[in-house]
Order: sequence, then structure tokens, then C-alpha cells
Amino acid sequence: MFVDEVLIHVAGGRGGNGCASFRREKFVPKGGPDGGDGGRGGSVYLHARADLNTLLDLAGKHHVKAENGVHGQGSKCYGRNGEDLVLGVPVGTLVYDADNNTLLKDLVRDGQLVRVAAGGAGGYGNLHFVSSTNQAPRTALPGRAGRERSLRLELKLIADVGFVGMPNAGKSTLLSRLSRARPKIAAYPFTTLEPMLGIMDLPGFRRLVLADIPGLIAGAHSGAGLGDAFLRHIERTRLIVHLLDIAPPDGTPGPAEAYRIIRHELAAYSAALAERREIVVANKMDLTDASENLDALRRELPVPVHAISGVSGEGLRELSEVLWAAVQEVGASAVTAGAPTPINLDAAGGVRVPAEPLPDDDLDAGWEQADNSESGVEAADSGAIAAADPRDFTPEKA
Ligand SMILES: Nc1nc2c(ncn2[C@@H]2O[C@H](COP(=O)(O)OP(=O)(O)OP(=O)(O)O)[C@@H](O)[C@H]2O)c(=O)[nH]1
Ligand SMILES: [Mg+2]
Repeated sequence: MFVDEVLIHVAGGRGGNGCASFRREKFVPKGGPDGGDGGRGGSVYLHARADLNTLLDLAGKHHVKAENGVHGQGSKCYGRNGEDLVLGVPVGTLVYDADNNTLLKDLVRDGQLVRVAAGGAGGYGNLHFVSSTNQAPRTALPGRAGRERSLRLELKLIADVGFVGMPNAGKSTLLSRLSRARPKIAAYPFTTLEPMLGIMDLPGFRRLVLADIPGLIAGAHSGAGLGDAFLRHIERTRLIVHLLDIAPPDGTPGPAEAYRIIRHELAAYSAALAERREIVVANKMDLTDASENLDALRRELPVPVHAISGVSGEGLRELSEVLWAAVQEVGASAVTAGAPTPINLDAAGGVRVPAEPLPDDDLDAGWEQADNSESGVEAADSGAIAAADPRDFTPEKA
């Protein structure tokens, strides 16, 4: 199943409480404060991965929370930090704040890591508050709550080339010929129900990512057929391949009409998509009447038309070079993936989160400091937690 939108509530773990305690041991009078700090709560991260292509894994999880920090204890024991939680999402995932619908982050690179909910800081134990004037502090701070957010994750696949066309134009057949993807192909409309990516390898270590999406029909922008929501997946491609069946069966639109219908649907979806560089391709050149129809089509359309057959393979090598050249011309634009960032994988194949994520990739950068400084001092008194009875303890005279 292909899931391209999920709502999810993320929460950083709570920091552990600091501990107020005093050393009590035989022959050690006035042992002094020894309450440790609480551990910090775990944070929640999103990790963009090229090997995922759906948000399905997150669809059933409505709430995710990273582990809480462990409370501090006596004998100068500091609490353990909570474990971070790393959620894998496909490259091309857009992260929105679900409450006000603002875009927080666009995950376009493989390996990109963003902290979406910081864990709360651990509270200080009383050991921390020792000073020359107060050698037996009885205050300790409670841990802070982690950051919480409601997120809407939306997937817009990122490919170099997107295929559009009427149902049965042969888009999936073309994808299967140009890449190793094995989409379902059949002689009935709407065979393809969800987008599919394939990688086209060209000589000289060149490669392009191709995207096949379900067919469009007249009125798709108002919901006809499978609608036009799938166009979002080619919104970010550099190039559109507009595929036309050169000899469609009777009763279905001819190639010139099909061209106009699809152009109309693209424009109705978005102006940006309508302006995207387009390569028009006439498919099924192996059929009888194809050559005549092609001549007629070329006279009628003001744009160059490439002729291919997804079944016989005619024109495919030329087409792949045309696609490569056009993608290079369009160039790297902001909408497509850049160079992958290296990511540390530990032996188990899990992701090791860098100790300090890039500030750019941290939605909560600066949040904890602000939070702590605001209420730090008051909390020292109001939130004090007494963990041990300090009755026997009297500070040494200075
Ligand atoms: N003769 C001929 N038939 C083709 C060619 N390309 C595709 N077909 C046939 O056209 C039919 C539809 O092909 P698909 O690749 O499933 O078409 P599609 O555009 O993906 O269709 P939807 O997924 O329904 O939008 C299948 O029966 C294919 O075998 C071709 O070059 N020549
Ligand atoms: Mg298909």
C-alpha cells in the first residue's frame, strides 16, 4: 500500500528529576550533598531514507514519544539519558506543523536527519547547588517536559523525470523498458494505482530517476478517474514525459486530443507544472496506422514529437539520451535532491544519531536554553525534591 500523508504527534522524553540527598555513612559525619542530576529525555528525529518509498510505517502510529530520562539518585548517581527515537521517512517527505500548516522542513537528501522534538533537560541534583555560602543545599530541580508537536508528513516523490498520459498510453511499459522497475502492465485503463519509481542507467555511470504515475483523464482535476492528486509526485521532477498512444482504439481520444486533455489537466493542477519542460513522446509505433497518425500529429502539434515503441523497443535508446540531455539542460534546481549526506550506520544497520545535529536540521535549536533560563531559578525552590533526610547533617563552619 502506498501512503503519502500521515498525521503524527511527536514528543521528546521528559528529563529525569534531579535528586536531593546527603551522604550518610558510618565514620563519615557531615558527608555533604550527593544528589545527582536527572538524565535528559530522548529526542525524536526524522531520517530521510532513499530505500523507503511510502509513509506506511508511520500510518498506524498516531503518537510517538522518545524515552524519558532517568531520575538522579544519591551517591552522586546521575540518571541515564533517554534513548532517541529515529523514524525513517522516504526522501521527498515534507514536514508540516499540523496546527498552523506551516512547512517546517523539506527532506530532500538521502540521510538527512532532522530533530523534530527535543527531549527535556534533566533537573539538577542538589550537588549542583553547593556554594561557599550554602554548603548543604536541599534543592533539586525536576526534569523538564520534552517538546511536543503535531506534524503532518506529506510525501512528494522526487524523480528527475515524470511520466504523464492517458490510461493505457503505455507509461508503465515504458518504465519497465527503461529501468528495472516491474510495474503492473495491462490492457485496461487505470492499471497503475500508485506512483512507482525506477532508475534508468545510461552508459558512463549516468542515471536518472523516473516516475510512473496513474493515468489522467479529462476532468481529473475535479476528481474524474483517479483524480489528479498523484500529480503532486511529479511536481518536483525536472522534466515531464508526455506519453501519447499513437493509435488508440476507437472510441478513445486520438493523440492530438489526448495531448490537449492532459495539458489542460496539468494547467488546472498548477501553473508551475504546466510550465515544466516537457518531452512529447508518441508510443506504440509498432501498430498499423502508427506512421500515418504520427505524420498527422506532427502537423497538428507545435512541438517536437519523439516516436517510440515500448513493446518493440524502437526509439528507446534515443529517447533515454534525449531525457538525459534535457535534464542536464534544466539543471539542478531547488526542487530536486542534492548530493547525499553520509550517515553513520552502526554494525546492526541502525542509525547512530550524531551527538550534535546540524542546527539547520534541528527544529528545536535554542529551545531548551530559553526554556531553562526563564524559569530556572524559581523552579529551584518550588520544584525542590527532598530525597533524603538531611537532619543529621550540619555544614562545616567555613
Ligand atoms: N502495441 C503496443 N502496445 C503497447 C505499447 N506500450 C504499451 N502497450 C500496451 O498498452 C497497454 C497499456 O500499457 P500500460 O503500460 O499498462 O499503460 P499505462 O499508461 O501504464 O496505463 P495506466 O496505468 O492504466 O495509466 C498494455 O496492454 C501494453 O501491453 C507499445 O509500444 N506497443
Ligand atoms: Mg500504468
